[in-house]
Order: sequence, then structure tokens, then C-alpha cells
Amino acid sequence: MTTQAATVTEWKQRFDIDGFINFGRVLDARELEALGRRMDEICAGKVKAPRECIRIHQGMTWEQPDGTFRGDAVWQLLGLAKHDEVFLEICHKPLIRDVLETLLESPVSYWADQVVMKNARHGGEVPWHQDTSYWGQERRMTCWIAVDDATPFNGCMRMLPGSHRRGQMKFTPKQFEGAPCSLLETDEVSEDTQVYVPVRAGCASFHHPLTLHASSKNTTPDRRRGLAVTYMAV
Ligand SMILES: O=C(O)CCC(=O)C(=O)O
Repeated sequence: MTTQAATVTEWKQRFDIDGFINFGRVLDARELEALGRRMDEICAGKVKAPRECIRIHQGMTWEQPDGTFRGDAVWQLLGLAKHDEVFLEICHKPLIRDVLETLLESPVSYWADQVVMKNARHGGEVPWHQDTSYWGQERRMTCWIAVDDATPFNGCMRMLPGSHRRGQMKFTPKQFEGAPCSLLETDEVSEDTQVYVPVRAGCASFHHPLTLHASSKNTTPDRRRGLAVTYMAV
């Protein structure tokens, strides 16, 4: 695979050192447009999705008295590849699978997907965490696709390079503004060595499940949507 600037061996070396890579483009213009549109249709209640896939910002009401839906009240979309053909196609894209197989050094199968909406002006913080705090230590890996440009201003991810080699750290469930559930936070993270991982719309980063990462609130007028697709080694 030499589709991006670096060869597959170079990506793997970078990944082993840092615990993440900022890979570049994974969606073409048609796929990006279709994904963004489908998210909006689901958030606006125009395309139906199972209610359990839609998590609402705490303190906001999604279903309005006049029967319409307030799109920016959606905090997260979960597991849509099991219900929606647009999500299904993207989550099973061969390029994404190829990169994950290279990084995990194993055949992989789809496990989960989630959209973190980070709506304009009230998109919430995601605290420092390792994905293994949620899943345990299984061999899984996430591809995070930007649907809008993710920047240091609107809440792109921040990562601690090399933190995947520190093993599982302690974490505590905490309540964060806007989140409809508690989020797991790892304390004692020194941000001195953090790096911002800005990702252009249609591009993706990949991160190891032990890599410490976080993202800040979005206080800008531009939303920042991201689709995280997780695969497991089989
Ligand atoms: O989208 C975000 O800001 C955070 C996503 C995240 O933590 C993840 O994909 O593991």
C-alpha cells in the first residue's frame, strides 16, 4: 500500500513509536458528502435510525413540540453501520481495513462505530482516556474520520505520543458538561508533550487503544463531526 505519502512500512514504524498516525485521505468527495448528509438526515429525524443509536446532549431536547427534531441536540450516534447503508459502506471500506490490518498485524473484523458530534458552540469535552478503559485490553484499533475539518480551535484530538507503551492506567468515571453519560478520565496526564492532531474533512487518524487522547470543547461557530470506526483482530 503506497497510496498516501508514506509507504506501509513507514506508517507502521511511525505507529509503533507514537501510538497513532495522521494518515491522510480515506474518503473521496462522494463518500464524504454522503456521510455528512446522512448524519444530518438522522439528526434531523428525516432518516429513521433506532432510538438507542442516538444519544442526546444533556439538558437539551431532541424531539420538539411541533414534531420536528433539533439536530444540534444530538451528542453522539452509535452503531449505525448495523442499520444504515451509508455508514455500512464507509465502515467496511477496504482502504480502512487494510491500514488496520497492517497496524494490528492481523486480519480484522468490524466491531463498532460512533460519531462524536461536537456541535457548534456547545460540543463537549472528551477527557484524557485510553480506549481500553472502556473495552478492556482486547486487540482493537480505531480509525477516526473527520467529517468536518477538525482543528485545534474546534476540538480536534490531542494525543500523547508513546503513551501506548505505558500500559493500562487508572481511570475514574466523571460527569462532563453536555454528556448524557459519565466519561472515563485518566488523571495524572502531563500535557507538556501532547500534540494536536488536526484532520481535514475526509481524512483520518488511527490510534492504538492504549494511546492517551482527549479533545476540547467546541466553542466555535463551526461544528466538528468525527466518525470513529473500531475493528478487532480475529
Ligand atoms: O471525537 C472525539 O473528540 C474523541 C474520539 C475518541 O476519543 C475516540 O475515537 O477514541
